[in-house]
Amino acid sequence: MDTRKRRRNRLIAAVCLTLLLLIILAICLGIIFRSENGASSSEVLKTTIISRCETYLQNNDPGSSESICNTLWMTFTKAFVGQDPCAVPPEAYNQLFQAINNYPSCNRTLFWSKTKAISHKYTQEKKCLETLEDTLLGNVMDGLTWCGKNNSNEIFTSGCPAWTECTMNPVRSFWDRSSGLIAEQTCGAATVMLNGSIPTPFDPNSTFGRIEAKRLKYPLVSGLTVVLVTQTNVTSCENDSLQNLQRVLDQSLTYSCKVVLQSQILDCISDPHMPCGKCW
Ligand code: JS2
Repeated sequence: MDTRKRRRNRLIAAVCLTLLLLIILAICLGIIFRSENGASSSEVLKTTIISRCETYLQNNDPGSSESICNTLWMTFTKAFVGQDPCAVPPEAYNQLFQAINNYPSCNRTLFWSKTKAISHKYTQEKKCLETLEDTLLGNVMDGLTWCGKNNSNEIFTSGCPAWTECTMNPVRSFWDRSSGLIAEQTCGAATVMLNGSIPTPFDPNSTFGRIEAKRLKYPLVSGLTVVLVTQTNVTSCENDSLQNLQRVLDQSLTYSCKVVLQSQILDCISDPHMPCGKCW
C-alpha cells in the first residue's frame, strides 16, 4: 500500500512540476516573442499618433502646450478601447473633439471626394485652403486603422471591421464625426474638389455627400465652388450628379462649378510664383 501511495504521490509531483515548467516556458516565450517583434500594436499606434501630433504642432502651433498630444491620445483611446468594434458611434469621440478642435478659418475649407491626392498636394504646397487632413486630428489619424475589443484594454491596428462591414466601427465613426464637425464649422466661401473622370463626380453616399454637403448652411456659409478636376475636357458641370448636388445643398447658398484640367492644377502647384487663385 505504501509503495503504491508513494508512486502515486511521485506521479502527482511530476505532473505538477511539468505544468509549472510549461507555464514558465509560455511566459518566457511570450516575453521573447514580444521583445523580438518590438512593441505591441498599441505601442506602435501610440508612438505614431504622438509623433505625428508633435510634428504637426511644431510646424503649425509652436507655442502650444506639450500636454496636447497626451490629451489627444487619452481622449482618443477612451472612445473605443474595451468596446465592441461594431458598436462605437461617432458620438464616442465627443470628448476628443471637445479637447482638440482646430478648423480652417473662413473661406479656407476645401472638401474633396475621390480627389484625395491632388487636393492634399494643393493644400500642402499652396497653403491657401485646408482640408480636414490639414487640421491636427485629420493629419494625425489620416491613413490609420484602429479598434478595440469588448472587455479588453488591447488596441488593434489590423483585423478591425472594414469601412462597410459595420457602420459604427471606430475608424468610420471618427471620420464621420470629424467630417460633420469641419462642415459645421465651415464659414464663408467653401470649395470642393470633385473627380470629373468618373461618371458620378458627386456621390450622395460618399462622406462628402452623406455628411458634409448637407451641413453647409447659409448664412454661416455663403456658397460652394465645385472644382471639377478632369484629365481631358470631356466632363461638364452639367453632369447629372452635379445637378443632384445642387438639390442637396442649402438652396440659399451660391453655387458655381468650374472644369479644370488636372495638368493646370499640377502646373500651378509646382510654380511657387503662381498665386492660388490662378490654379482654377
Ligand atoms: C481621410 C478618410 C483617412 O471632404 C473629404 C474629407 O473631409 C473626408 O473626411 O471626407 C471627404 C472625402 O470622403 P468621400 O467623399 O467619401 O471621398 P473618398 O475619396 O471616397 O474618400 C473616402 C475616405 C473618407 C473617410 N476616410 N478620410 N483620411 O484616412 C480616411 N479614411 C477614411 N475612411
